[in-house]
Amino acid sequence: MGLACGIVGLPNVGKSTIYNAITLTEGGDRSNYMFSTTEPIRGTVDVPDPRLEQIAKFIETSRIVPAQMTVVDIPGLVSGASHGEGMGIGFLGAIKESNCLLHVVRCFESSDVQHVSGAIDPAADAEIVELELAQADLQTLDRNIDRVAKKARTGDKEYVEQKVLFERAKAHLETSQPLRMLEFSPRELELLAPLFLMTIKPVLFVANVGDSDVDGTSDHVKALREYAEKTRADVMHLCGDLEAEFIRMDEEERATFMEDFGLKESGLTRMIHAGFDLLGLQTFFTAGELEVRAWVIHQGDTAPIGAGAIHTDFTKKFIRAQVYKFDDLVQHETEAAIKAAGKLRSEGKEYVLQDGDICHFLIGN
Ligand SMILES: Nc1nc2c(ncn2[C@@H]2O[C@H](COP(=O)(O)OP(=O)(O)OP(=O)(O)O)[C@@H](O)[C@H]2O)c(=O)[nH]1
Ligand SMILES: [Mg+2]
Repeated sequence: MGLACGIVGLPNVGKSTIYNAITLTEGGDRSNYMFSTTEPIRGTVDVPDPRLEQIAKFIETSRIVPAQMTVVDIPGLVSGASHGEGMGIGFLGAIKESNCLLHVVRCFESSDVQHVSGAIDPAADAEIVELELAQADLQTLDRNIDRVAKKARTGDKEYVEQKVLFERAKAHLETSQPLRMLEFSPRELELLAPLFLMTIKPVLFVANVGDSDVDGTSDHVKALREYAEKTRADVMHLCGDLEAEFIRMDEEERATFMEDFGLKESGLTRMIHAGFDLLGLQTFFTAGELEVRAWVIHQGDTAPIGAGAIHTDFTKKFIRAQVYKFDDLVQHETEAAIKAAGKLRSEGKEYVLQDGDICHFLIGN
């Protein structure tokens, strides 16, 4: 399953810094002047999961393959971008192709780094970006309302349905609120999907805090948290500067450094977990001689859908799955012992996969 996160936000808030920390590269153009990123930059990231290494301790294998996700560093958005201000919105395609948005909001104080509107105001800053995305969505909706209106006038049911839906979405956006706050039925979501609306996407606000607020207790973070709650988004905090330091360190150095700052997990790990929660994702594993591998699926997906993550054909040709839990492997150490303990289950088409399941699929011809 393709998982793509677009990093959006005002200019100079630390998007490229966070992109570099996530992708373990220096690929994002990071600088203390605004609009240093001029084009979307894409990177592929391994989804960190310590369970993979542990599985490989018990099941001899040639390689470990983590799940992957795409991260896109997107140029800063400013007020008026939808009318050509700043970098304009020529790069919105990069936002449209993302499954979720990491919306970085500056919560760190620094006189060296210019703020686009002079002072840090997390809720207002978040809103500026969201309003620009809403403007662009409005333009998209207007175009599509025009497109379907003529056919709707002839009484064509499907077009009438689309017109009513698009107009409802438009009316909501005109109240300056993102579309993710509206409830849509699965059918409505299907009709809206080809429009690639941006404010309908799940958002994880990332409060980029200074190194004096690694716990995220400042008023800035509080303000952003309130804004996120009000607009049905999730929120987390991390310190972009520290995360950028981590990637240059070896493991031992990083552990000491993190301990000094009282950090248990890197912001990157927390961010990926938060992203999984936001998108309702979970991981299952396949494990054998060839590879130990993580697969990302939605919570609630059945075994045939999980098999389809490996190869689309497998959904149809699924016969059954042999399943045990990661914890069973840790406890019993071998598949034979798991079987002897009666914990190796044979599951059919209706089985709903659980996070941490280790599966062998039996696939027909
Ligand atoms: N003090 C402090 N500075 C930070 C932090 N994160 C980023 N910065 C600095 O802020 C400046 C802007 O960072 P970038 O990552 O280039 O910001 P950006 O959002 O990608 O900017 P544009 O691409 O221009 O929109 C750089 O000088 C960073 O070093 C942080 O957590 N604390
Ligand atoms: Mg940048």
